Amino acid sequence: MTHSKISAEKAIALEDKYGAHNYHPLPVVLERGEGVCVWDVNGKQYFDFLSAYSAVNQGHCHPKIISALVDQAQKLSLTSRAFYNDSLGEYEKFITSYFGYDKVLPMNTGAEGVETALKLARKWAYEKKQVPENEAKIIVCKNNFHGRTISIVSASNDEDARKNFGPFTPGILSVEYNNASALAELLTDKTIAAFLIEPIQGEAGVVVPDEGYLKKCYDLCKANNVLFIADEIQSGLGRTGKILACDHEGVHPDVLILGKALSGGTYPVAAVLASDDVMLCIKPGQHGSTYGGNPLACKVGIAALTVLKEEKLAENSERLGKILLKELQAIQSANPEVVKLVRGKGLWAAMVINERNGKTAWDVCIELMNNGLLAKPTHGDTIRFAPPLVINEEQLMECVSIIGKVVKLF
Ligand code: IF1
Repeated sequence: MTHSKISAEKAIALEDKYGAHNYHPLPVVLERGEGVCVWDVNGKQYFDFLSAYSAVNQGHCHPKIISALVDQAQKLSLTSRAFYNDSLGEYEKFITSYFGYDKVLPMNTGAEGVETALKLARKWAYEKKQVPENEAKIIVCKNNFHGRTISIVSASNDEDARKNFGPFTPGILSVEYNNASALAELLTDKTIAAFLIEPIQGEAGVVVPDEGYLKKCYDLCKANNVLFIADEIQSGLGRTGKILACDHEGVHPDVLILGKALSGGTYPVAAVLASDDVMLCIKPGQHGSTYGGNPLACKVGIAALTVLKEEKLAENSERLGKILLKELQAIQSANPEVVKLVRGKGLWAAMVINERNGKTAWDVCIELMNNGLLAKPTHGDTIRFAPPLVINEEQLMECVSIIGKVVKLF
C-alpha cells in the first residue's frame, strides 16, 4: 500500500491556515480506512473506537456500500425533487417497511432530520391537534445533543453550543432526562406538540436511562396526544445491540429520525419516518432540500441497511457489547483512582476519567492513540468508545487490553 504524499505536519498546517477552527482534533492524520481499522499518513494502523460518532457502524469502506455508491455515481447522482427518479420510490418503500412506518421524508444531515421533525411536529400540532397558531411547544431533554443549527442549539443547555448564537427559537421547554414524572407535569399543557428525546444520550456521555423510562415517556405522550419523537441518529442502526435503541423497550416512536450510519459513513443520508397522519401535514412546497432523496443516497441507504441486517450487526453489538462493558468494569475496579465509572449499552460505552496530577481524559486519548486505538473525550472527562459493529471478539479483546494497559499509565 503506497502512503499519502502529504506529511502529517503539512496536513495539519493546511487545516490550521485555511480551515475554520471549529474542531480540536486528536493529532493524527488519517488516509485510509477498512473495517474496524484506519491508517495514518505514515502507515500506522489504529483501531477506530469512535466510528465517526457512530456513522461507520458497518465498518470503514464496506465493499457492498462502496460499490452501491460507485455504481450509482456513474449513472445518476442528483436530479433534485423537481423531477422523479428511478431510485427514490424503491428506497422509500424499502426503508418504510424496514422500520414499520407509512412514509419517509428524506434529508441529508442529522440536523436537517431533526429540524424536519420539529417542523412536522409544529405543523401537526396546528393542523391536527388544533393548537392555536404560533403557540406550539416542543419538550426536549436537558443535556441533549441534536445538532448545530440555531433552532437545535436553542434547545440546548450547553453553554459552548449556545453562547453568542442568540436570539433563540421560542417554543422549546426542557425537562430532566430520565425523569418521567417531570415530563408528566409538563404534558398537561395542551399546547405541547411533541417530546424529542435521544433514547440514550450520546454527547452527554452515553447516558443510559433507567429500564422502562422510554416506555413511560411514550405512554405519557400517548395519553396527552403529544408526538414522541426519537432521535436515533447516533443510538440507532445497531449501536446499542438492537436495530433501534427504542427496540429495547418495544417503543415505536411516532416520529423516527435517522442519520449517520444510514449511509455507512459514505455519504450524508438522513431520514424522518412517520405515519400518514403526521407526514401528510406537509404539502408540496412546504419543506425539502436540494439533495434530499437523491439517487446516490437512496442506493447507499438500501445497501447500508441491508448490510446491517445481513451481517447481523445489531446482534454482534449486543453480544460483544456485554463483553466490552464487563471488561471496562474490570479495568475500572482495578484502577478506581483513574476511572470514576463506566457505562454503556451494546458496542457503545463511556469511561469517566478522574482528572488528577494535571492528567485529563484528553491525555488518556493521546496515550490510546500512541498505542493504536482512536477515541475522543466528550465534556472533558468522559471517553466514548464506539467501534464499528463489524468488530470481532479477538479484535475487541485486543482493544480492551490496549485500554487496560493505557489506564495503568495514569
Ligand atoms: C459535531 C457531538 C456526537 C447526534 C444526534 C443529531 C446529530 C448528532 C444524537 C446531528 C450529531 C455528531 C455531530 C458532530 C460530532 C457528533 C457528536 F459530539 F457533536 F455531539 F455524536 F455526539 N442527533 N452528532 O449525535 O447530526 O447534523 O451532525 O449529521 O457536530 O461535532 P449531523
